[in-house]
Amino acid sequence: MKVKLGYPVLQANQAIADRNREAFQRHFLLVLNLMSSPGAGKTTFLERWIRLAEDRLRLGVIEGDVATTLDAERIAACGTEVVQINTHGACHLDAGMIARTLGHFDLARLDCLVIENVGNLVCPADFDLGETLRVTLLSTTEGADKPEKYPAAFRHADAVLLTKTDLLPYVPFDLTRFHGTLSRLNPDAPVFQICALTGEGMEQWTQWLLSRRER
Ligand SMILES: Nc1nc2c(ncn2[C@@H]2O[C@H](COP(=O)(O)OP(=O)(O)OP(=O)(O)O)[C@@H](O)[C@H]2O)c(=O)[nH]1
Ligand SMILES: [Mg+2]
Repeated sequence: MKVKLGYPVLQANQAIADRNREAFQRHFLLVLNLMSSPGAGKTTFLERWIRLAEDRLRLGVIEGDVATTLDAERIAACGTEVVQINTHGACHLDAGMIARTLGHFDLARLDCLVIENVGNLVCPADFDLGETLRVTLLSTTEGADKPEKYPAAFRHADAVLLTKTDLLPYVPFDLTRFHGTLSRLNPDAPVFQICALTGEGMEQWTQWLLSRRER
């Protein structure tokens, strides 16, 4: 006998995600859900991007990790308001976890709330958090086949960031295959080539995001 556990869990999550989204819309808040495998460079990207964007966008960050406050400490060191969620084993954030952090922020004061999801290219894709935009990151060291192997994370992304482009000369990453797969899976999502060390691609990403905010 098969027991379908997934649907009630996802339905309950969706109801909370819808309420989160209403709250975000009331405050004209752009909310990003960053997804990637562990170590693809989400926090390093944020550290660099906060410095570039902080005079244009009032930012807040929610950090999702199984354990530790390490990422929140890195973001706090940038002078940005941040809340750490520890999932204690769960491989993704859910909408209820986000709802419980919202009281820590003055949403009316923010322009953009960034949620760094737990590092995992599988489970986070199933859980709507109420975000405005899903952003999937892949680093050049992970291999160009990953969008084919983990399609949900890429198919439903509003933008894709290829990170650690400074390593392209040193790793066998097939850019043609990567772009070809994305153009089949998700032809509407823009792809930004990003290096958090040099700042490559950050301004183009920021301009795109600002254009989304004006919609
Ligand atoms: N060469 C290079 N290394 C990078 C770049 N961005 C991040 N890294 C390195 O990649 C490693 C992981 O970076 P993080 O930013 O912690 O990755 P993350 O996705 O936040 O990791 P989790 O939160 O654990 O999922 C660190 O050693 C970074 O210094 C980059 O643009 N180039
Ligand atoms: Mg991180």
